[in-house]
Amino acid sequence: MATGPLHDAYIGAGSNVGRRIHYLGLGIDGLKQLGDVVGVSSVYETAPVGYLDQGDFLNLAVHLRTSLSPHELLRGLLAIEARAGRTRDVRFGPRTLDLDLLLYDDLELDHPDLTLPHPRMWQRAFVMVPLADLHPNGLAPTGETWADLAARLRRKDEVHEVGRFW
Ligand code: PH2
Ligand code: MG
Ligand code: MG
Repeated sequence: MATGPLHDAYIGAGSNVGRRIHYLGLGIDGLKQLGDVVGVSSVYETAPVGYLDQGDFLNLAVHLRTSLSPHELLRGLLAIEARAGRTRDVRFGPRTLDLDLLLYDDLELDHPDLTLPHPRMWQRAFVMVPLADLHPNGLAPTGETWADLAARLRRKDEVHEVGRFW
């Protein structure tokens, strides 16, 4: 599907309602329609962060190579979430499928619908541990590698590897 220049996007996926692994699978299948899925992290079971009165999540991260613009990609992610029965009730609350655009090349963007890099990603073990699987030597704004940052965040948040899609 390559038309135009290709961009490296990283997407964080999470589910904590119903058959969580099924919804993550729907997410990966949907992403394949938006570009080339060139990497999928391990799957991690993670304690909820932010809004605590909800079930544990399964989280993973995907490296997607795409010719879509950031906003086209965002629209695509929202459409996949909607197909997975996602409703938006409680902010940070339970969801069948959450697909967050974390990084798009080195782009820094501050738009009402989309902030890049994702503003909370560097504080969250449930984001950084999967992301570090894909590209351990990536550099965080702290100067740490993604792998070092993930290891540090992991000491405060509960994140357990439960398996892989392939
Ligand atoms: N997503 C949130 C809020 N809290 N906690 C975990 N463990 N995993 C998530 O994906 C998550 C969360 C908002 O999107
Ligand atoms: Mg999210
Ligand atoms: Mg989201």
